Amino acid sequence: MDPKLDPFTTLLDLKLGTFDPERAPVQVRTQADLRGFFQAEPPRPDQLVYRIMPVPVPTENSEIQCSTTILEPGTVGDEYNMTKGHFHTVRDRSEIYIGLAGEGRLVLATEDGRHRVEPMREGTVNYVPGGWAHRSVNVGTEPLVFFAAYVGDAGHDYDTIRRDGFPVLVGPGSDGPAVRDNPRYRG
Ligand code: M6P
Ligand code: ZN
Repeated sequence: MDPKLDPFTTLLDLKLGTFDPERAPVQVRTQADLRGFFQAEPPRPDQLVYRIMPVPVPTENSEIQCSTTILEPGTVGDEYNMTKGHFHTVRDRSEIYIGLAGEGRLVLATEDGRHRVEPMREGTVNYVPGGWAHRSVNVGTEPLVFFAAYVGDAGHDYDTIRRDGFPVLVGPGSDGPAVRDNPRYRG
């Protein structure tokens, strides 16, 4: 075959999640960007929630997209800071997360309403099979940092999550992080 790309290398800071050199503009998500994903109306719309550092490649299933995510600690209403969460537009596409720093939970859900909550911290390797929506939640006091790699043509379907939510929510409880049913799931 005729190679489509030239090899390249970038340096990942294993604690901070930053790339040197950066391969693409950093994507910033504020509380305002998460309106409709949190249950509560965001109290501080300009407040940073997370940044995504992409290493972009063509969006084809012959390639592997990757990125790091740096998710700040904090809460909005009864929920910890979290990513929007998404199904892959091409539903059967899978993904791998490698935890680099902080403490989190990975909430996963299927279209038929099953869910799982997996740990995230330095050294965790989370496998996200095709068909499982995924959202990361920072349950700690430091930034949650993780590296993600996924099939190039996967795409992000946010609309389903904005409409239906996840079956469970993660927020502070009386004895640490608590997972509770989402009263508005598909409501
Ligand atoms: C990980 C990957 C990315 C995703 C990011 C933030 O880095 O899964 O594809 O964009 O997390 O999550 P979301 O897109 O759901 O806001
Ligand atoms: Zn994904």
